[in-house]
Amino acid sequence: MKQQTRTMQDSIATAKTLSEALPYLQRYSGAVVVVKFGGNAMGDDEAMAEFARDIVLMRQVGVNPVVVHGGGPMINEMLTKLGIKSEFVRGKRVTDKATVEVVEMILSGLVNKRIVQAINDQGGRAVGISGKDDDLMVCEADDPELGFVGRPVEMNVQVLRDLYNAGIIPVVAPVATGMADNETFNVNGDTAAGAIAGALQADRLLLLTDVSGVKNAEGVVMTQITPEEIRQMTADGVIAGGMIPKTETALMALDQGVRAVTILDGRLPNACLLELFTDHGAGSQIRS
Ligand code: X2W
Repeated sequence: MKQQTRTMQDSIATAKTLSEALPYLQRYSGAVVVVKFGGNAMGDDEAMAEFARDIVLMRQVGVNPVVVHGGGPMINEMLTKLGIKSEFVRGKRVTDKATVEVVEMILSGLVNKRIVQAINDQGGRAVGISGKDDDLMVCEADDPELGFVGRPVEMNVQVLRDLYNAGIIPVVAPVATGMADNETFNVNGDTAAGAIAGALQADRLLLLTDVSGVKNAEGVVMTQITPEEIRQMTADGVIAGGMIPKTETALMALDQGVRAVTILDGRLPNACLLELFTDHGAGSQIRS
């Protein structure tokens, strides 16, 4: 009897949650939401399944999710196994010829297919591509010091529209073609997600990482931030290290017409749903 009562209460709470989500479901129906799934936000198979379920649910309620993933830790692991040394300059991996081959294998192969499989296992229809497919993202060298690290200079996002208009969830690995023949570029996952969100004029860009958001000088996560505040906090050194590529991406995406960017902890249960469909939201939302 006790068991039955608890089950009923649980069900009432679930129904209430769904009911409260109605205005959000209405708001995001038909919206394009780009989700950057960082390597540090990817957990074990169970966490991966939960992320995939959130994405499939988004699709089910009429959102057009586009997943752009990272995989830095997985690249590190393989480079270590192969005895290839790697270093980062200003948050980006110095990428020589041998490294870019490993990057493409790990991102377009291992990581991309793991996400595709997880989404399909939840009943979604995911198709994995990289920035090379249909020339989605054409790059030039970002900085001579970084080697084969790409900066997107030409975006051809029609392939993404074609996929989501057909009910498919695109999953994009941040590897790209260069302007010259046979060039392959390693693109920072945040940079790729921002460029894709900007070119799609997405309603939202969610950057899933392993920190709870952007912290102020007192170390408290700010739930709402304006671009001006970001610029000031960066000049003051409050925003530093690995947060810089994320906030830079956010500013660039907003500049290109994305309505809002959220930096949030992807390890939170149902992080995407929490942010899109509840009163509470999650992480730091940056908008003008
Ligand atoms: C990244 C690409 C992967 C990535 C790298 O080589 O690690 C550059 O740094 P996370 O998991 O999102 O950090 N590329 C140029 O961005 O992964």
